[in-house]
Amino acid sequence: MRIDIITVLPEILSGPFNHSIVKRAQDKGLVEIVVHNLRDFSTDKHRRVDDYAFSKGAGMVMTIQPIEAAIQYLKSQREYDEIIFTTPDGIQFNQQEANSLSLKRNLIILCGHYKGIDHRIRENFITREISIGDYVLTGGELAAAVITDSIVRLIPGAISDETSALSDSFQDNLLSPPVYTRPAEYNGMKVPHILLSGNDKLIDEWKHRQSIERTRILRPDLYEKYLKEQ
Ligand code: 6GU
Repeated sequence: MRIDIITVLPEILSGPFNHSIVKRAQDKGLVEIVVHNLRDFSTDKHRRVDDYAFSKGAGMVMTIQPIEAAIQYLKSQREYDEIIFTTPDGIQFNQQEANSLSLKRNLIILCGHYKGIDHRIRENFITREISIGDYVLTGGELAAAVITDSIVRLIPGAISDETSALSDSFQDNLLSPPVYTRPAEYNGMKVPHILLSGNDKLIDEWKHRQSIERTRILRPDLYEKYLKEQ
């Protein structure tokens, strides 16, 4: 899989992919993540990538030229399954969307900035508009990092224990059960005794009950979905 990220702030994205699972996935050749500086595609002599909105007082808007040039350059190299734009008015990202994107071969993520991009880009080039939640970030870079991270860990081989991505919270609309490690007792605080029983069947049943109960209490919205899909 290949993910190309187009941004005016490539520095922000130099950190998140160089650690842990996402770094290892790249080292193993499971994914290639390439960050492009949008300014490199600007034909403006000051490398500008924004201009005043036609509507008064609306702030700065990302211009078409460098974005189109970047997208066309990438498209001339390979075919892309999706061209994603990160924007607070996009469809809210979730695990289902992460699952679906993790099955694609080549993705472009264009990071939104300023007051937005010239709408003609959204109408003519973008295939998916994604928000990561109902709050406003200064730019789409952190959202692109969130989306990329959630996709990459789902690629087969990215996580050593292959079942662990499938048993994540949200995969079946249930939160994960609580987990514990040694010591079995710390300053009087005890691990639930069933986990020390060595009875795998009882432990699995306990974990499932805990998942259902935590979801019912903490995420009634997810619990409704879970019940509907049973
Ligand atoms: Cl994708 N971009 C910005 N700027 N803010 C956001 C967002 C994206 N998702 C939630 N808030």
